[in-house]
Amino acid sequence: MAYEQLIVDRDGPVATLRMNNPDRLNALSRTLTAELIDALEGLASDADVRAVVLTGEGRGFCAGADLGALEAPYRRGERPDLGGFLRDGYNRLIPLLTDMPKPVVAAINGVAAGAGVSLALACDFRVASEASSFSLAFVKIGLIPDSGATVLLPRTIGSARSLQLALTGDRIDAAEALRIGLVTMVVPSDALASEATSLATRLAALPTAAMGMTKRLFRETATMDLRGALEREASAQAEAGATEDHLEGVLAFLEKRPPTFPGR
Ligand code: T3D
Repeated sequence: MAYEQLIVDRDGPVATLRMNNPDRLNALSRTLTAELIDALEGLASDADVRAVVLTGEGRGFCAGADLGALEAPYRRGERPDLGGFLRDGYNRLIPLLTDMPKPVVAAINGVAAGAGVSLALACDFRVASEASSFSLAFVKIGLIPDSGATVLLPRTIGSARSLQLALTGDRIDAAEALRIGLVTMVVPSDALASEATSLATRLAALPTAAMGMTKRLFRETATMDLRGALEREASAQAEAGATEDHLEGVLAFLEKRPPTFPGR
């Protein structure tokens, strides 16, 4: 399907989503948000897709909410309901990334601000170019961190650093993002696409069902005690043990050959 502000590419089992609103650093317009939701819903249920890459066109990854959309109502003296906007938009978008039953790699090509940082945090891997930077810009316009940032950021880098970034809105560069664990790796700008694709291709050849279950377990057990988590692991392991991937993994090990996982 052709979109206005989103490009979807397929290369075998890897799907790449490129946010394409570069003049506004891929700010999340309503159009882009709706298109991301539509594309991610499709990829979640497409068994031929076994890994997803999310990146941006131009010099931005994503500058967060499209503030241009607020200009007309604010100048008219209207105050749109931002809570309703979140519920209809980002609150549907973010779980599609976190709950995607296959790995999602953010290829962060440039600046990520506001909900753009949240988008990156909702992905499983964050591969950043040397040109990337990060700002929890919400506070600079009198807003609170949204799109899951209040949960996903402390879970990723700890609450003290999260609060520092959230309260100041300070912009940090790729090296600092790597140092504090906000991104998984930093690569030269001209190597970003190939590094992210090669990671996604490697992930796409691994046991997809087990990876989907692993993601789900990490989400669910985050709020459980040990005994509850042990029980969730046992029932998930029963599911994993029934997959073709598991059978292939064990047989390949016993036959001393590399496994070929069918992804189910
Ligand atoms: O409102 C709601 O819907 C509630 C939800 C809120 C969630 C949020 O994400 S709140 C946070 C929103 N985002 C921001 O506040 C970030 C705003 N942008 C910036 O602070 C800076 O642009 C950056 C730090 C991201 C990058 O700075 P720089 O100097 O590299 O680029 P620039 O020159 O500021 O921006 C380039 C163009 O993109 C510029 O347009 P122009 O002048 O060339 O025509 C700029 O206006 C545009 N742009 C950047 N960010 C946004 C944007 N346009 C609309 N919305 C944006 N968020």
